[in-house]
Amino acid sequence: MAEQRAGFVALIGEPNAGKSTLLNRMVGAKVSIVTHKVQTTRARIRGVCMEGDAQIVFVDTPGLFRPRRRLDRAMVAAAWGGAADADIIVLLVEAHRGLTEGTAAIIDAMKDRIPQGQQVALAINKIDRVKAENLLALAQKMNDAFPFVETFMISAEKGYGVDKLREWLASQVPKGAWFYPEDQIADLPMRMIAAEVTREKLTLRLHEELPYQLTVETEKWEDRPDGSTRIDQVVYVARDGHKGILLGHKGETIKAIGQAARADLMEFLDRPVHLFLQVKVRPNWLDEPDRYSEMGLDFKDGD
Ligand SMILES: Nc1nc2c(ncn2[C@@H]2O[C@H](COP(=O)(O)OP(=O)(O)OP(=O)(O)O)[C@@H](O)[C@H]2O)c(=O)[nH]1
Ligand SMILES: [Mg+2]
Repeated sequence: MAEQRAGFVALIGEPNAGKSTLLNRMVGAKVSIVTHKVQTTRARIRGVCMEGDAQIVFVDTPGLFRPRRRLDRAMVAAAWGGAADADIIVLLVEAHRGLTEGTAAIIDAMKDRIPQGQQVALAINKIDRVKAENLLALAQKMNDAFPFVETFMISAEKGYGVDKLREWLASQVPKGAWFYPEDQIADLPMRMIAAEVTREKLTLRLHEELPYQLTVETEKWEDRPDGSTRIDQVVYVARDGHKGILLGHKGETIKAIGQAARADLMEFLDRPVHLFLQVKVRPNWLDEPDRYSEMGLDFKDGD
């Protein structure tokens, strides 16, 4: 048998760059939630991908932006932590937005935040949205700003250029035993994936600030003898008014959200699912250490 290789690849970039979409494509399953809104991912999410004798563990991270709230700071800290621990970093930028102020700030911060000599590759994503001739100029500009070891042009959504990126990463990860069994695709407890699925549906359905003011936790998980699974979740919101919006007229909103989440969960688990959602008002949830640990984030005192 050929020698095994294995390594961690951190996906970093501005919110909405397509990091989670790329992770899901590499893994071949929806492990990390995706929405059109910024700041969807809140914690580090690992997805495992096999390429020949190489096991590539992709680490999806929250988008990097200038944090304001405690939760934002914890998210950004998790993202930089993921980058510093990785064997290889892939910085994603959006082809149609180019070298934005936000990306320039990330490049600046990389100089302090990541160990010297750590490989950073560039992935220009969403190439399906731009003309080919604009890409070369952007690639040049990006490489003038930072010494990327390689540049890839991809569309995480359409799958363009993704095989090349995966093959290159497989050739770069160090020699060493695999970290996970060959058939494992994620390193995230099922109850957390289930909570994320519900949070995705909430984020897609609710407007403006509300998605950023709530969190979802799976409280109970019961695999029943009849082959079905019962999942009980709590949605924490900060205000009474938010609860009202979430429930909707005659509870229609929460019902629709629950149905959408349940459909995804049934597909993911490949078994019947009974999903029960409860909405609780908890004015201080954004300052409660337990809420952070449930998400896999560090809670810092005095933040
Ligand atoms: N056109 C196009 N859209 C894409 C592509 N990749 C991702 N998107 C879309 O971009 C949006 C953001 O994608 P995500 O994968 O959630 O982005 P992210 O970087 O994980 O965002 P955060 O978790 O908020 O940091 C979604 O609406 C995706 O469908 C692509 O290659 N082409
Ligand atoms: Mg994401």
